Amino acid sequence: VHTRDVKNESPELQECFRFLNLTSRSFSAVIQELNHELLVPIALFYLVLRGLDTIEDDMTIPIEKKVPLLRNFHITMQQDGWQFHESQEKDRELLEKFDVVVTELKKIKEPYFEIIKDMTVKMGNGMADYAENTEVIENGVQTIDDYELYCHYVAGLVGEGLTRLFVTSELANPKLAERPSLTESMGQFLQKTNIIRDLHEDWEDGRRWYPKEIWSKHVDKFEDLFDPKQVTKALECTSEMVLDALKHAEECIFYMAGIRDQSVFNFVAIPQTMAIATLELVFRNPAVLKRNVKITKGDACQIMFESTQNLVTVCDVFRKYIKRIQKKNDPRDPNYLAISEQCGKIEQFIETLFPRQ
Ligand code: PS7
Ligand code: MN
Ligand code: MN
Ligand code: MN
Ligand code: MN
Ligand code: MN
Repeated sequence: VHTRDVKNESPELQECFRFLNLTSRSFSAVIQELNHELLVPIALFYLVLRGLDTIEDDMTIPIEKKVPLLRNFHITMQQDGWQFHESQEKDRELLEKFDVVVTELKKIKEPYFEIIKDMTVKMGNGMADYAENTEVIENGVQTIDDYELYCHYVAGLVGEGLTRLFVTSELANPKLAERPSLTESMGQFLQKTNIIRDLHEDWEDGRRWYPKEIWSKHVDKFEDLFDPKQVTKALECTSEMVLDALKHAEECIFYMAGIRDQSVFNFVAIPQTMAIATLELVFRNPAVLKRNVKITKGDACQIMFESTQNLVTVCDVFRKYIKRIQKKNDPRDPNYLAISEQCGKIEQFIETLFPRQ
């Protein structure tokens, strides 16, 4: 049941929805079923950030050009007719016709626009800092703190912007806005999962997001993660990355308890359950070191169904994948005990929320 009102949409807005379908595999459907009040603002928020990310990801744009594009994106997104024709990325068509996004952004309610602009300023500058840093230091992200700051810029801020939109439109408990660490966890959990899964693809593109503080405990050089002779070490490294992501799970579940509107609940829950399923898929999976792995269509359908009921069914999904992680956990892995404990903590947390007789 889509809440779009196509007959009353301008040609520019229809074009925006075409871009949304082109650029997002996972978000397009859930955005289009959002409560009418937030449907267009969140679709445009998505396209603005997708535009920014397309510039960030494009390794054919020289750094001295990329940095000002990122830092000034909140200005260009307000310039009538703005288009960008120098990207080689898959989603370049969005930037080539970005003027339709500019046009539609001017029509949304001002408080919504201000939230989107504020997040764009902060994300663009954060991405630029990391693009410059990667340029200077060949080794990329060093500490776990660096890694979390990057995830804050590209996902924690999305969570903050979305939460402000939900609270402003009264579709979420206003108390959520006073719990920034819950919101941050929602973004960190998604972004860290994405980074763990995209290890090989990102490396091929010249990007490395795994922090040295973690990988250096397992291999001497980052490239060694892809050396077939060191698979065991590489898997132990990804285990530690999964453990680090799992520390956000409880706060994510707590956040979802604060959502009042069913369409917003579905919108926030589906990516989270997809993420826990993806973490289980990548955990101790050597394929991650060779290519991009994806959960099957069948699993994705099942997860979508269970994520659009209520928090109890969402917790069932979390429990199911936590159990599978426990099963795959290997006593020879240096993080065996820590992983086992963290899984136990998540199960215990769910049990306390929803005791089963
Ligand atoms: C505004 C819906 C719900 C409180 C484009 C949603 C890349 C993982 O790196 O293409 O290309 O492989 O799979 C989404 C918190 C952000 C974080 C972030 C905007 C949830 C640009 C999304 C999404 C916060 C920066 C997936 C984090 O992209 O990755 C809207 C609450 C965009 C959310 C990036 C990544 C999203 C991501 P890649 P994907
Ligand atoms: Mn990116
Ligand atoms: Mn990207
Ligand atoms: Mn790319
Ligand atoms: Mn990625
Ligand atoms: Mn990707």
